[in-house]
Amino acid sequence: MHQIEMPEFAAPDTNAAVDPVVVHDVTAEERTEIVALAGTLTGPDHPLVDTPQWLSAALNASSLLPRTLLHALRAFRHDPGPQGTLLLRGLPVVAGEQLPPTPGVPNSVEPVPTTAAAVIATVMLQLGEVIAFRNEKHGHLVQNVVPVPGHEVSQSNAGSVLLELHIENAFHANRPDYVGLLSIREDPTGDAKLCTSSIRRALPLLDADVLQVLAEPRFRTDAPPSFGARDGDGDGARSVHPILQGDLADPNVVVDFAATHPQDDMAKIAMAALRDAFVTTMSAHRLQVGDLAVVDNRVTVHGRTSFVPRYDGSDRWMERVYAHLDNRRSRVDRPGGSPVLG
Ligand SMILES: O=C(O)CCC(=O)C(=O)O
Ligand SMILES: [Fe+2]
Repeated sequence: MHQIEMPEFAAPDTNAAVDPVVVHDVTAEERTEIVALAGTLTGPDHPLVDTPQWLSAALNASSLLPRTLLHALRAFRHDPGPQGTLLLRGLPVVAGEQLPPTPGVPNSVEPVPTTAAAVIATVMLQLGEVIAFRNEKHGHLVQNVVPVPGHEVSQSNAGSVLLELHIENAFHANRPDYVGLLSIREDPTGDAKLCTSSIRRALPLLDADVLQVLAEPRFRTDAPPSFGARDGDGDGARSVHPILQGDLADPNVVVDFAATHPQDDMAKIAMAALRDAFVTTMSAHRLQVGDLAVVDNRVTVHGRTSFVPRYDGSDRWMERVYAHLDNRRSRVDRPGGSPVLG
């Protein structure tokens, strides 16, 4: 099997003045409004997050988010900008409740409707339909991104070595269109940074012959370890696919540098050039509490720098929710019309 060499990337010092990420700041007044809205979805009397009742209440609440936030989400959906990343800052993640210690168990999820779960779900419901995958984190819609003891070298969000650039669930035909990551506890070491790179900015750095190879079905992508596969141990049965798809002037990108395998030497060279271009144009985000990074999974890859977890309850903690645009497109994969792809 062809494998490309992947030197560790270092996060660039992002200069706020030139960073191409779209940023939207929530005001203190809006934060109060969002706390009140989340309050209608949280508490012991509410059904669990994954029930149709809670989801339907969250969908109704989502249209009552502050107008400027709705505007930012609609604009991002219309055009995700040069970096395909929207950074919402200043969202509430707790409202009176005490944030428990960071969980340190595999497949940790958030079935109880907390403020943070209500906030990320309502925001993502304005971008599309929230979805999950039955084989990943047991199909729960709001998932915890936390380092897990014993999983340090895993190429998944439980790991703490460098997490290679990837689109989410590249192997899946109905992968999410958007990935939302809400910071609820910062990495105490400050080393863990979410990195995003878009094909829109990488494209001008690539030669025409490289682009041509990337647009041909010369690559194969395995399911990631979060789907229960061991690293580098894919089923190998998935069909070959191009990495760049659609109009080559502004293509979609389908690649996971830990799970996509070039099928010949030219494909290997082209994939290495693509990774170099992504690393050159990367933005790094040291997410603060209340920051929600939304990545457009059609044009933007993401990854994370390495860090050293403490496993004492103080580690970095984010919540993750996927959304996609077209519930009809994925209906074939959603038995009974549930939001969980089987
Ligand atoms: O930990 C991060 O910043 C990103 C993790 C990730 O890729 C994910 O949860 O999909
Ligand atoms: Fe990811």
